[in-house]
Amino acid sequence: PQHPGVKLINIFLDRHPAANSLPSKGGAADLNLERIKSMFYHAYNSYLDNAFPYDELRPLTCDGQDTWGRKPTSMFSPLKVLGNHTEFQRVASILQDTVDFDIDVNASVFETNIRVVGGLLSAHLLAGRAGMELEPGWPCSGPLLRMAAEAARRLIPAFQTPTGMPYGTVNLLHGVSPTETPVTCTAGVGTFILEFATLSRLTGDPTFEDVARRALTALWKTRSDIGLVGNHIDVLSKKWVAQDAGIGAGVDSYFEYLVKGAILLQDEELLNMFHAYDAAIQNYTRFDDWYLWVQMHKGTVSMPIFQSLEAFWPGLQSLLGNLDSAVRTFQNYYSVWRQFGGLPEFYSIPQGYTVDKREGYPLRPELIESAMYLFRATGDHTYLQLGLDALESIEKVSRTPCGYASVKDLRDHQLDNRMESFFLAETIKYLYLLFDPTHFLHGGGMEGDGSWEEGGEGGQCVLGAGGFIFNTEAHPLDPAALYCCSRHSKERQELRDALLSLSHPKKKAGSQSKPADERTEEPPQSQSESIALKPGEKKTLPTLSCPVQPFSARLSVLGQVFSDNS
Ligand code: DMJ
Repeated sequence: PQHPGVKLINIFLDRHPAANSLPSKGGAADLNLERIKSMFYHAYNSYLDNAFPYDELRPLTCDGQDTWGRKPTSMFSPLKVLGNHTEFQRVASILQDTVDFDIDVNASVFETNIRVVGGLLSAHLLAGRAGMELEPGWPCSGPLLRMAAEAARRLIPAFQTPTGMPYGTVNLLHGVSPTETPVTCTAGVGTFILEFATLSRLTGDPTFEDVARRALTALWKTRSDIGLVGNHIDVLSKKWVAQDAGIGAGVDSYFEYLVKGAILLQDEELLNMFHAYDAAIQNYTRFDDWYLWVQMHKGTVSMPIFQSLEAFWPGLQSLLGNLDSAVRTFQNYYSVWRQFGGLPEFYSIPQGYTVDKREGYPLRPELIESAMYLFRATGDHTYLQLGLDALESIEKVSRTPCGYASVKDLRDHQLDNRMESFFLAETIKYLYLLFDPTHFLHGGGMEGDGSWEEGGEGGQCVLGAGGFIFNTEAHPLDPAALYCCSRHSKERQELRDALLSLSHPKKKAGSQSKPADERTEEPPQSQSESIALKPGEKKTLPTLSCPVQPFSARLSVLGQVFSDNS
């Protein structure tokens, strides 16, 4: 349905000549890749020249600002994707020399994990292919891996709660503030297993994976009788504070990490959790291949809206082989893109129009990300067409002399003074990978740059052989490296155990072998310091906050106002 006052904004009429031909490899395909590269370098150089070392470029004033604690580590993997090894090495050495986590900064636990820990881990794993000098033992050791572990260690105090679910914000120097709200969003609890398990399996230190699993187990136990989770939870009392269930803002990457965690770690338990949620989501929230928001206990519709963050869902479904429904849902979302030349943050499904104060498009990647997966799964050129539409509309609407600006309002193309780091880390990367189906990051061990590589002590690891898993900030992780390093540390552990058993009785088996529902909620033995919160300490009334929504949010759901304090 069309809103009565809709003026269709078709910004695609005036196409770039190259956009009229869809790619097979070579010719038009290469031309599109060149255009995407030049988009990247315009954004990247504008950022470096005018904003670095701040987190983000402000394209309209052509300066920088900090949003996530001044850790611009999201640049590596796009540089590797585009094959710029010299710049990759230069950035790696600058960051090694300059980044210091010993700073009195309150950081979002979620954002620091997906951007900083994820960015550094990915850079570490891509370092060999980017021609960096590797220390013996790589990928199970290395300077970027140590930096990632150091960043993650600063987040661990947030997990030291009675439930194991983390606070939303932590001070990198002092731990959790005694005044920190215990209310955080679902994604802020369940989006750690990819990075934390990677860290644990590469370094041999189980602390990271243990805290991430404990948080996942606790969250799983809070699902409603009809199998849904809400939007915001109190990590101390386990009470659901915002009870809207859906697949978008505040929840999205929790589901993404169950699926990708299952693939990365070959973990059936995570997959079973996702399947159980998926059954409830399909049953209660899906209408005509749209996904609505419903009350988590009753299943009644609370918001009949589509959020642009939800556009990752068809791609995720395609990873599980649920292609039919993924394709239909993608078509719904693509129709919204065509209506506005971008995806508005919120779109009212019954009205067929944007929602008040949510008309912007901050250059998010999700629909392009889904197009990349669906093109690989189906070969259907519809997905390339979306890529061309995105390329055209971003160039036409968002390009400024100083990078690319978020669209404040898709109805009149007013711009905002922000270029979020996910534009470089995710949007452009997925666009590039959509048009380069033989890129090594798609897996498959192709020739040349795509061929497998060796690693590990003595070169006995075959890396990149099992494809790559992208974290929620599009930083690729290599399952083969995890397997290889855990095998080595297991061998070392067995040797240590054998030596120890000569003088000590055998240790009890760890909690990890038990099913999730039977695990205790005792905190794991952490190697990190404990948090600043003391038992019985008086707390101020919680402010609702969610680390996942950077858009200076005051998001009203069912009459409640969520303030983004990050
Ligand atoms: C990214 O920061 C991550 O993908 C996150 O999970 C939610 N989406 C934004 C980009 O839209």
